[in-house]
Amino acid sequence: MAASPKTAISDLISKLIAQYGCGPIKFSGTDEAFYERHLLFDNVVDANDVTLRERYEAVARSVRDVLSQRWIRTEQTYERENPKRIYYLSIEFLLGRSLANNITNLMLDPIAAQLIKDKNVDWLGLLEQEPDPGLGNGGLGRLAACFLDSMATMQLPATGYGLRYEYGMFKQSIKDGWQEERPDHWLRREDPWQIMRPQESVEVKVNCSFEITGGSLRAEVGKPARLFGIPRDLPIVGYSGRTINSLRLWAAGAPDYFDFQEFSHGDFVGALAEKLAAETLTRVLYPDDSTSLGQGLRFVQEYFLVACSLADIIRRFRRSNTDWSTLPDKVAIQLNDTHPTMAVPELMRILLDEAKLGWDEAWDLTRKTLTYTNHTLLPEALERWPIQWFEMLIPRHLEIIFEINRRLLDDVRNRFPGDEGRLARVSLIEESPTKHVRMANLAIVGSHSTNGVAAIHSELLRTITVKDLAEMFPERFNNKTNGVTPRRWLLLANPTLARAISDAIGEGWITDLSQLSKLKPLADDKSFRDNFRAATRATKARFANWLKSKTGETVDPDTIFDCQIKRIHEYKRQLLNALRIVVLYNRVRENPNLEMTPRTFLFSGKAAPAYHLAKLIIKFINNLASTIDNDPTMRGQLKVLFIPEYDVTLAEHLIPASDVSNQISTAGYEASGTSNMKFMMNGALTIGTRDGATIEMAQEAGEKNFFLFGLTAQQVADSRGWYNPHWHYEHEPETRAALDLIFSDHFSRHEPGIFEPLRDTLLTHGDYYMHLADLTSYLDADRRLVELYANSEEWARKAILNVAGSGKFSSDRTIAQYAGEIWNAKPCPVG
Ligand code: 26W
Repeated sequence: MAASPKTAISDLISKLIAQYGCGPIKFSGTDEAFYERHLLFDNVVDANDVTLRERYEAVARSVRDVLSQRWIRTEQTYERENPKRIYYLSIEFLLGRSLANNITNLMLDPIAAQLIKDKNVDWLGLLEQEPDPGLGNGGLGRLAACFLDSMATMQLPATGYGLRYEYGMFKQSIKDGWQEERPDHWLRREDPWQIMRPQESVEVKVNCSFEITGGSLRAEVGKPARLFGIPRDLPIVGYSGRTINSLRLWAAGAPDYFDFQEFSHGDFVGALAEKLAAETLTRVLYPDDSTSLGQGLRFVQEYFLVACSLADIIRRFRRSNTDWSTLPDKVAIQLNDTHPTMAVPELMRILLDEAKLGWDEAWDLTRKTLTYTNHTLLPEALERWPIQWFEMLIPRHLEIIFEINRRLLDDVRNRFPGDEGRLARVSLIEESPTKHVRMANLAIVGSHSTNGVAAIHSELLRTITVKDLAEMFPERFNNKTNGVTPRRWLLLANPTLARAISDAIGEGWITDLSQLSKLKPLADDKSFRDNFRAATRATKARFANWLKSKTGETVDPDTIFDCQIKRIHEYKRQLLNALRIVVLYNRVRENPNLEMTPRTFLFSGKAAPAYHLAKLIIKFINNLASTIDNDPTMRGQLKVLFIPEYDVTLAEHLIPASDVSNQISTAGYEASGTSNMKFMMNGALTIGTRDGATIEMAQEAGEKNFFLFGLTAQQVADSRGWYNPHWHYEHEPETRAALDLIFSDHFSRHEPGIFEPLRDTLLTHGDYYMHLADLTSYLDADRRLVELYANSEEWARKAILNVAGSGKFSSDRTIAQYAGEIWNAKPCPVG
């Protein structure tokens, strides 16, 4: 007899739970499927009359049911085995949506498919019910999320620590071409993935109190306060579901009601205000990518993350270990950029003041436990905090920093007698104009490993940015080229291509991406090329439908999809891309009979709210788009589209549908890039500069399968002294015509003069990011690329060779290197 659909789902889930080794779950007296149980008992609704959001919650909770036991067992295994644990401290985690990812990683796809069929569920609509948690700005936060996926998949005993911002990255909309920001209240509805652990709250003591006056948070000096960190855990499901690690996010709170009486002396409202002020600390993510604005609240956030996480780490360490000297054998703490660098003085404080160790031992253990990753060379992004803020919030830490510095400078004096310049450069303290702590120096001095995120970046870091420190501690410096998780970025985001790959070479690539190299010979196989092309075409059509439903915009899947998606920043040179389009546009205007390969230029990305030029670049792209749309001579040959609200979900839709990936930063400025890798593994061809990991990608695929152009980092540095953008304006007719068109208000007829700041940056102020220097070679590479597109067999061949060469850029490879070369950590399989 055929099972009823309900029972079939229930059976399948039970089988899966059994497969994961936890034994089938028994509900007393009912075999009701999880999904219906959640609708009935959590949402208290009739299964026949539910909203899509309620369906989402019930499905998410059902998936959580499947992983719960395994999640607990993972932690029990770690407690029992007491392995060396990895702690990844990051002020940002850009996770993306969890439901579909967890289904994929738990290999629950057959169940999801059956549910969709049996219940007639609008699956895509249901997935859209989950907010995309924007707890990060861009590359740094997304890298942290890819690393968590890899560590769980590789069965490494790892925990992520971050902050539970109530408001994530702002939501972007476009009005009259301008970016507008709206708050992202992603926690408006209960998040089924977060488990609150109030019993594991930690106390954080600081030397000032907080109050809200006139809507802003103020510190009250000299009035010590206690803050509470309340953790929420999110499951990080490794592929195959064997290991389920945790991401622990801290929310700030004040002591609860009984403390109220203790502290408030009956002033109930006053005490409540104190609580509200404390909760403000983790209210919002700072939306500034690559600039340190020196906001006091950000400083407190950084300390709060460090204090909560270290208290938790040390508490766990002490549960299983008695001897402090074993700390570096049991604990590896990775600092994701300088944001958690206060871990250096905080760990020293714990070891000195709580464990009562002597300075030398405390210092040795601190350095052996901590490691640091640098993610940017931009000088404006290097964090420096005023020493008054340390004095106000954490004076003991300042004392410790001064003592670290005293010893460091003694060492410099011994090793480089009389070298006053070196002393000033190495010092943890910047003296003028006012005293600041240099967080990068502190991270390097207080840890045993400093790595950059791509070969060129690590090299520039070592030989230029922190040259003096690298000369003192050469053995600490190393490179770990970034990677991305192939589970989210290929298997989940591009099921059509994933299937074509698996059909050709099996499924081994999912956890060993180097196996993609097996595709190499297939580049010469006509039938595989046909499959590959068909997969790309289908994905482009799916993207076009999705875009239409999300934004109302129409794009033609038979045009080249040429994409640049990333934060808007001058060094990333969206403006160079726009200049390229203006030149192409001019060519058609001048020669209306010109036959161009039809192209769609897609942009997406957010500008920091206070970064006026970046916002003007968005406005320019939008005006360019509408001018071209309204120009009949374009006859559908060129289309430009700026897609608002770039987030992980948008990237998952757009990247697999792309033909061309633009990675066109001024050489020497993009530390690594990670979307470049996602495009490559999805079969896009890269047009780009020799910067960041793009250099290594071209090496892997073979430079002849890449479209590299422009100045090298060395040439950029060498020409700084004499570079003159006017020369290009004077001598290159297409460059000149493009700029003249912009300055003639052709793209701003009703807003004359608004693009004058573009003239300032590109000509008057010297074109710091050297757009004009690279425009001609960009156009040349662009011409070669379009010529290749005309030969679809050759295009497919190169695209396949790119996929085949992308194996190195799995975050599994990156994590294997961190584990082996930095952390000395081993897998701890869950038993
Ligand atoms: C203090 C303000 C601030 C905020 C964020 C400074 C710096 C940042 C980040 C370091 C910016 C960032 O996300 N960097 C990116 O990190 C990626 C992951 O390593 C790299 O791939 C990108 O090239 C790098 O820009």
